[in-house]
Amino acid sequence: DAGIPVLIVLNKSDLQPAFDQAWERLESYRRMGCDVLPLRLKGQTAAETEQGLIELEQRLAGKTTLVLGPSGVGKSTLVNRLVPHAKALTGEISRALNSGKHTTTSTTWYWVDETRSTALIDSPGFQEFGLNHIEPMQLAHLMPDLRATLGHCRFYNCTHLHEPGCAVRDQVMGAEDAGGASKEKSIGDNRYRIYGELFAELSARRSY
Ligand SMILES: Nc1nc2c(ncn2[C@@H]2O[C@H](COP(=O)(O)OP(=O)(O)O)[C@@H](O)[C@H]2O)c(=O)[nH]1
Ligand SMILES: [Mg+2]
Ligand SMILES: [Zn+2]
Repeated sequence: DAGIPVLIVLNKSDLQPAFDQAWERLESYRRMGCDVLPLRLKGQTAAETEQGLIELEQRLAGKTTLVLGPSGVGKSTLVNRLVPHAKALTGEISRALNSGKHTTTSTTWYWVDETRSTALIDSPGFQEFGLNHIEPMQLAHLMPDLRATLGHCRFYNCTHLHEPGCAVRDQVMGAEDAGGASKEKSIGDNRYRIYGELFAELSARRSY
């Protein structure tokens, strides 16, 4: 909604088979044009890590980046690798101090370079995104994979939840072309589930 470019980084490529499974689940994001980078910040052979880090560093240069993700994925580890003297607290330190999982307790802005053109913001995580300002009917326009099929539903005010002749739902079910051959669906089940959940959440907020 705010036009903020997104880069998805999947860390811990050393953890198999979990990494490959997670990479697979990100397929719908790659298909909708999101860049997804693999990364390994621990337990690495130097060459492998450095390659991923160098590419990531290039992508972040000259920008301020908010590092978002669930606790434990390696956000603070990343900040420590990219920012000299950052000393962002990571999970390992937390365990040593026996102080629970959420080591980063405040949101911190770090300058990556001396000229202060590149910054990282490390945060302890998020309970929820601030989506309250979005109208439910606007939501599909903000999800690139859903947006691609908009304008082809039977009803102009289709919610894509239950209407007949819904082009979005056709994609989710696996659309057939005119000859009856099944085409690859462009909207994954998981993405459609997320749409439904967000739509319900945004609608509930509006009714009180
Ligand atoms: N196996 C593995 N562990 C990692 C990797 N990167 C970070 N970790 C570990 O994951 C744990 C959580 O990292 P942390 O940076 O605190 O995560 P945060 O909660 O996202 O800030 C720490 O024990 C890190 O050492 C990685 O590439 N592979
Ligand atoms: Mg952290
Ligand atoms: Zn529809």
